Amino acid sequence: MNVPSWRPWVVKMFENMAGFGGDGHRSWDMFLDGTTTQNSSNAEIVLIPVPYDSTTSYKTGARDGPKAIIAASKQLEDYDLELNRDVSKVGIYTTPEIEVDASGPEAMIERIKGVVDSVGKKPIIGLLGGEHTVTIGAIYALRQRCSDLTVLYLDAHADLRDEYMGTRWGHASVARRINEVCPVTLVGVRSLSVGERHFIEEAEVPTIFWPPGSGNIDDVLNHVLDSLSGNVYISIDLDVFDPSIMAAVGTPEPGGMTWADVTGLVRGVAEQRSVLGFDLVELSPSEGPEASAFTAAKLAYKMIGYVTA
Ligand SMILES: [Mn+2]
Repeated sequence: MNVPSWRPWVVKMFENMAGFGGDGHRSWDMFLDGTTTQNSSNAEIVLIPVPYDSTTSYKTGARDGPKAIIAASKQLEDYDLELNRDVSKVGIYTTPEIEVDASGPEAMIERIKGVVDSVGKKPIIGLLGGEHTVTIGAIYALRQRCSDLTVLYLDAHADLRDEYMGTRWGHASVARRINEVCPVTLVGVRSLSVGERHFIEEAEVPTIFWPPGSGNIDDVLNHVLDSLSGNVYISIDLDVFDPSIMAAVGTPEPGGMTWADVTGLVRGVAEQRSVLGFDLVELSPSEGPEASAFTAAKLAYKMIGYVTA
C-alpha cells in the first residue's frame, strides 16, 4: 500500500489500519462481521466510512449514516439470491472512519482524496457517507488516475448550483464540481431550480428526470450506458429512492425510484462497464425507521456484488 509520508493524518490512519493490538482485536467496527478480510491488501473492496455532514442545509444527521449502515450490515445474509453467490467471499475491508476536518468542506474533501489515493489502484473503493460532499474527494482522487472517468449520479436533486448558502463546496453543488473535472450523468432528478434546469441544457449534462419519459427501466439503462465511458464511478444519494422505501434522508422527495429501478440500473451498468468506485450518501438514521439503515446496508452489499461479478 502506498502511504504518502507527507500526509501525517493519512499515515496515522493507516497505522491504525494495521488494526490489531496486542490482544489481537480490531479497534473499530467493520461492515458485515469484518471476518471476510482482516487486512486491506487482499481485499477486492475497501469501504471507507465518512461521518461528515457540515454543509447539509435542511437537516443534519448524515454524520450518523456510516455507523448505522455498518451496524445494520450485521443482519445481512452472506448469500445473495439474485446473484446466487456468497458475495462476502470477494474480501471486503472496512477502514476506520475518516476523522472529520472541522476547518471546512474543502479541507475535508482534500482529506478524503488523500485517503482514496492511499488505498491504491487495485481495490474498488466504496464510500459510506455522510453528506454528498464526500463524493468530490473520491472523484478528485480517481480522476487523477483515470483520464476517461465518468460519473453516474443518482439523486432526487440536481446538485448543480455553482454555489449555495455561501459555499461552492456544499451538497447542493456536488454534481457541478464533478462536472468541472469529468462528465456526470444524472438519474432520478425531480427537484431543481430553474437555473439548474438551464445549466443542464446549456452544458448538455445527460439527465434522466424522474419519473422517466418512457417509464421503461431498460430504456433508461440504454440512455445511461450511451453517456458513460468504460470507467465509471457510481454515486447514490439515498434520496433518489421514493421516501416510501427510504425515509431516513435529510431532504426527502416524493415520486422517486423503486428498489428494482435502482438495483436494476446499477447492475446493468456494472455488467457493461468497469466500476472503479461507488458511494452511498445522505443516510440520516434519526429521520426514519430502522429499516432505512438496513435498506442502505443491503444496497451496499448489492453494489459490492454487482461490481465484483
Ligand atoms: Mn439529494
